[in-house]
Amino acid sequence: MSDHPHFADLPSPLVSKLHAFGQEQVLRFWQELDAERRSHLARQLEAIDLELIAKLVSGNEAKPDYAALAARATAPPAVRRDGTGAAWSPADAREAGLRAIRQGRVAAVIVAGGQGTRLGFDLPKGLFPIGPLSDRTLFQCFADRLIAMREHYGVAIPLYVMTSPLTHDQTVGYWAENDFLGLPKEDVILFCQGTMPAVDAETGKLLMSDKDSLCLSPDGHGGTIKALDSAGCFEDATRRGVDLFSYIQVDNPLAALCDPDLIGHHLMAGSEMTTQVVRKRYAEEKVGNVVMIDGSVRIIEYSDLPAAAAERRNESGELSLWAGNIAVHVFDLAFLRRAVASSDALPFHHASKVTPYLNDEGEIVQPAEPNSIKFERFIFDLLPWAENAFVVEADPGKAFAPVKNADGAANDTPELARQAMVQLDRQRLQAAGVKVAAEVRVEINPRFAFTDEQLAAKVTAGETVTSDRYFGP
Ligand code: UD2
Repeated sequence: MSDHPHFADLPSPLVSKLHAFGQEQVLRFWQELDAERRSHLARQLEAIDLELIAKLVSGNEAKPDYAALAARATAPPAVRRDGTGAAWSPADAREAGLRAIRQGRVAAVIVAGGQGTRLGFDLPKGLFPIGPLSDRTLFQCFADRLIAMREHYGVAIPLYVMTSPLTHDQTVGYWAENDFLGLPKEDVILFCQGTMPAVDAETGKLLMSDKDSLCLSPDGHGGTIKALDSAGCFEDATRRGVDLFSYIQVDNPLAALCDPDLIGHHLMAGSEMTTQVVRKRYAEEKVGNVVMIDGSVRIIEYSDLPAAAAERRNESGELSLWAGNIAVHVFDLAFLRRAVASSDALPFHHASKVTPYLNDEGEIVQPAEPNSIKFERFIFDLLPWAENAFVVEADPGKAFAPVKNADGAANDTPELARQAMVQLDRQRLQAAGVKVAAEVRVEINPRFAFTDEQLAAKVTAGETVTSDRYFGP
């Protein structure tokens, strides 16, 4: 096996490769490991691409010149909230979207691999109870929407949920123990995304979290396309006649999952990737900036956009770069297959992070400052590669209430999301002729009533709701 006597049970090419890339330090505890722990580390080492890590660490990869890009950036052409900006009407778009849904062409994708660190919730974020009165989890809210859609449109809508090693087991357990949240389990695929090793920011050396383990973290939601393919979701979709993927993040309970309007605009535009945006609330808002640069739509993440560009305003005092990415996309399956085939379609972003690691003495060090570089891909980097990439503005009150921070923070908290959900359902009830007294909270499960007509038929016009009420299935 190996002509490196110390590593008799490691494939020699691997040992040589580790030396060639100056990463042999990952074997410094090898002699102490039993067979099981040796194979654990060997499997991790076999799975990483040392050439890629060396390229990423070398820094030779041209990091985009965000200042130059921002200087050339303008707001993207978009269908605005009032429906203007397209060569077709909102009604035409909706009809096209409804037709596609009824034809069974649409699948739902929810990415849920991130950690809920900022939220202070130690379970996967999809298990977070967000229902204002029902305490339904984020996953359950999306499942209820899909169940209502399936019933209303008479069609199976497959659901692909991406986890990461951080969230996979608990997510799978939750879905299995809760009868797949009411969805047919054959229409739900829970799949795990890939990982990338973290390296020491100074030396580029692979960091270890234990004597038999590298420091691995999720490879970013850009890892979704490779993970969808590896999990057989592209085959599953094709078998079902699905060619459109409606993609959302698990952390936004208002996300337009399988939204006929957005899908319709995507189809009418002949787009391969359509993204939904909201007007940014303030220049430094922590959302990606959807912009037009040299004729291509692309997103510059908030962390990469120079403040001067974020602050730029037009003559009426509005933000020039007004379009905030809310990570709600519609993809053509054919486009995703093409993207998977060209491995460099998605660049790796370098993130400076604090990563606990094992020192040479075998002790875990908990750095106070960022000590490592993590590498992740962003799915929105597909935009410039998409034919006719298209942008549709939404009303943030209807489309965006992300659950990012613990209650008490200024923005993006569970309480603010619940308030947005209640406000929407108050409006729906008032449109159905039901008054809701001030300060009273209401929540409508889409399985109680999916369309406004269904709601009107199930409530009593003229009634006033005077105490909190959950309109459950
Ligand atoms: C993301 C977007 C930002 C804006 C904002 C809206 C990026 C880089 N930024 O910011 O532009 O749209 O959301 O809320 O996306 N996830 C995975 N696997 C990963 C990493 C993330 O599944 O490896 C999921 C994660 O579960 C979450 C979502 O992607 O649902 C966003 O991840 P994040 O919270 O790291 O991104 P954030 O909020 O900084």
